[in-house]
Amino acid sequence: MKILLMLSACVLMVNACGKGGDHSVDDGGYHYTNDDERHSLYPRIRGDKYGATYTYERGDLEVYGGGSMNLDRDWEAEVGIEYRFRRSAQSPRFNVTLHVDPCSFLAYDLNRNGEFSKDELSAIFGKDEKANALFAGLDMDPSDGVITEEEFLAIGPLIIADCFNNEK
Ligand SMILES: [Ca+2]
Ligand SMILES: [Ca+2]
Repeated sequence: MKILLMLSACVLMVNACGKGGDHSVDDGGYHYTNDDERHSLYPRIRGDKYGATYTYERGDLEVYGGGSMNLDRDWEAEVGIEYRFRRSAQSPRFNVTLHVDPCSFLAYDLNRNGEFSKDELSAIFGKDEKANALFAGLDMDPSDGVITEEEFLAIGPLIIADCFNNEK
């Protein structure tokens, strides 16, 4: 199980395997760090659910995502973005945490350019069949290769389960 997850970590962290940087296994997870980025993958077994959480940290930005699957192959995804504002080591440290909900377009548009690509979705969910299906489901106009905010707002509430009863 662990080996399988480490292999998928290599796939997930496209440039992480076989290149510079440090690989380590500690703190219950697999980590890859280079000068300014840190990728971590934490395998997780909870009850009959098997899953993993993936986090990407760069400077003050932490993006995490994960999913789990139970023995009936029901799939659940989690997503979140945290911004951490750090002060120097001597100062008291304080964290400001924002958890972004899956109905919010900004949860997916990681670089804040008003649209999100398959790569941005993969950064959250990993390269996953169901993430691809979600992308295809949202992509009303496939000619531009991205999901615009307009597309997301039109289709998201129809196909993302958590958003069914959440319309504001
Ligand atoms: Ca984007
Ligand atoms: Ca589109």
